[in-house]
Amino acid sequence: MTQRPDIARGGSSVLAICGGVGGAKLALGLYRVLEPGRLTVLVNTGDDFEHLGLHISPDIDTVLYTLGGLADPERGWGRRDETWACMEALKALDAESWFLLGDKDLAVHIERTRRLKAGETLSGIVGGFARHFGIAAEIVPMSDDPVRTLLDSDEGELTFQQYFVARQCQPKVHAISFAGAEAARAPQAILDGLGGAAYDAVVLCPSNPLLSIDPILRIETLRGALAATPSPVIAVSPLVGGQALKGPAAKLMKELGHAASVEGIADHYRGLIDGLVIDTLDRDHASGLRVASLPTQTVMRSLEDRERLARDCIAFSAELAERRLPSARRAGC
Ligand code: FO1
Repeated sequence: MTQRPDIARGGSSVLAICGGVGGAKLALGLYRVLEPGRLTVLVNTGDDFEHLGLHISPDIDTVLYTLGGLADPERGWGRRDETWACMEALKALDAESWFLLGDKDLAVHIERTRRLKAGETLSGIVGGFARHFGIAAEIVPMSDDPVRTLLDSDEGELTFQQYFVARQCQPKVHAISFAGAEAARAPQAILDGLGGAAYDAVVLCPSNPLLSIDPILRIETLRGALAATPSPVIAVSPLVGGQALKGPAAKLMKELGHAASVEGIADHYRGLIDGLVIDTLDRDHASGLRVASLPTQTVMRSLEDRERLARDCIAFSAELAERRLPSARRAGC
């Protein structure tokens, strides 16, 4: 895709909205191609849970570790060069060990829990961690209020991590709910940024739409601000050829009556997005999407893939802004 010189230099401001591993890959690409301080990442906290007496925020930590260069490159979650002494000691005690917590990772959970108990906000704590890790981007939890993703399955109600880690996404899901979303307050700076057209692009990263992006969109004020923002809003499809590269996105979409395809993704985000980035494999589907689309390589194996997709997203958003598509979206919803 052709790029304007200011975009090539990284002179845009971008809001990335994401969950864990898949979304964090694109967030890293954006972080690397933008000038320092130009990226804000709004992160899902629906996966947060209390475990072994600690407050765990898996998606926040994945984004912190990824942007801080601390993430384990194979798993995508947890820390590189991790040791597991505490986990081994827990197993020897027959304590709960289904959720793997490395020693360095544990330090983050212990300190976050201590500060929460002392009355600090999650956003304040995450901002402090980001500074400690030398990250020149804003990493913002979707809310300081608790929201918990719950899955109604053929094994009964499961919390997110029971479904995702303990049951490996195997139970059939009938419905997903987000306890606390109605009362949760959105970060004011994000609402102000969306309302004031502070972002040259808002990017819904290729995270699971039903599990990782929907908890964020369920906060009414955030959804409203996204739908109304004058900034271009795009999504990157997490499905390629009807399959998720990793995780249960396609399985869940089918179980919950959505088409597991780029058309299903476009329908899911309709009224919120001005454009959808799809993989070149899906380019023949572009005409049926009823939204502007950019076919490109969306599979991110290398660092270069992440940066190239990030540049494509920024350039596509600039093109949509020039065509004034954001106002068409507002008129249509
Ligand atoms: N995912 C797993 O599949 N198994 C684990 O034992 C596990 C532990 C874990 C610990 C800390 C952390 O930040 C993430 C962890 N994850 C683990 C990933 C996490 O469950 C998911 O990636 C997200 O919640 C979904 O985005």
